[in-house]
Amino acid sequence: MVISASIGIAVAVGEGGTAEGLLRSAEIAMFRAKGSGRGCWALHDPANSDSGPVVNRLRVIGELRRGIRAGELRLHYQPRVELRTGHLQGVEALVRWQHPKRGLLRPDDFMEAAEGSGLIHALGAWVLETAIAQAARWPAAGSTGRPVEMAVNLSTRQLSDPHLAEVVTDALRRHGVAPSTLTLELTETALMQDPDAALDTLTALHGLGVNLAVDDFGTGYASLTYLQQFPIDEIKIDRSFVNGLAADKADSTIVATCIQLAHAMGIRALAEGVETEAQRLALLALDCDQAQGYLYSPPLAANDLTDWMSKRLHDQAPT
Ligand code: G
Ligand code: G
Ligand code: MN
Repeated sequence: MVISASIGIAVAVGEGGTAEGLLRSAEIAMFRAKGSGRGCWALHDPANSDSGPVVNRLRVIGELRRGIRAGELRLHYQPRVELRTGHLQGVEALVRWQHPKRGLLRPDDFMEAAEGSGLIHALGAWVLETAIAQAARWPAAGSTGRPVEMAVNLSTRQLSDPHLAEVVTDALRRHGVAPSTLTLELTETALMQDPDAALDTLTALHGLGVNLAVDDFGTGYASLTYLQQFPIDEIKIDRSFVNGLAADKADSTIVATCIQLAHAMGIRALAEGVETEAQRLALLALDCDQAQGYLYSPPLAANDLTDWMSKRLHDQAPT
């Protein structure tokens, strides 16, 4: 085992400073040392104590810790639709943070801080719990006859949590939700961080009957060897490729290839970020299984999505 240290140094100059202030300065310097490649030291620069990305990140971490405890997290849900029939197949849960001053924040504003600080475990547990509780509520709303499937995003660090399968099983059992109703979405980057450990965790989860999806497919660097070994049920084709469908020849080829790859592996393909009717028709022609995007609906709060479901049933909309 190789142990290394990143060291942050702060100097107390004169009087009037507090112990907390000094530690905070040292921590800021430590983050800077980590940022410049780890295994080195950095001296705190008093001139840059209240701005800059490191301080901002520390502030976000502190606020997020408080926000999670104060119940400021929300889930929005975006529908996924079966392309051939237009039927609602399920939803993807997407986390939001209702910040008291900054308004409704998207994951881009706080996931990095959550992931880097370990708060991701509390956040991820809340998301799983809330999404599964909501999944248990929706079939009772009586929309399609089939349960509304629930997809939840997992981060790299959640995947390496040895208790993950336990936490998932426990939540499903408590809410009386069938494992096959749940899909866990993982990015290629998360899968490839430690493929052997991921394989063990995914095999355990898949053994429970939970579905597994590779998110943002095509943007990471998953090895096809591993993809073949992982017990995956679905590929989500990244919206950057779907965007150029029907207009850009290269994008169309990539999407077609992803769909063929999924089907050759015996799994389903979902297109993300479908915004236009032309894209929908192109995907239908390519035999893509499912679609998700603004063409159908943006991510919505649970109540609004319930309205969306009943309106859609009522209209019998063909798309
Ligand atoms: O629509 P939105 O801006 O919410 O999504 C941005 C990204 O944040 C998505 O790519 C998604 O993978 C990620 N994300 C959203 N919700 C969660 C969550 O609950 N957990 C994790 N790990 N990632 C999420
Ligand atoms: O990577 P992941 O699929 O988990 O993230 C979903 C992200 O894509 C969210 O940020 C969501 O708001 C966004 N999104 C969903 N549908 C569309 C769409 O049709 N167009 C665009 N541009 N973004 C979308
Ligand atoms: Mn996703």
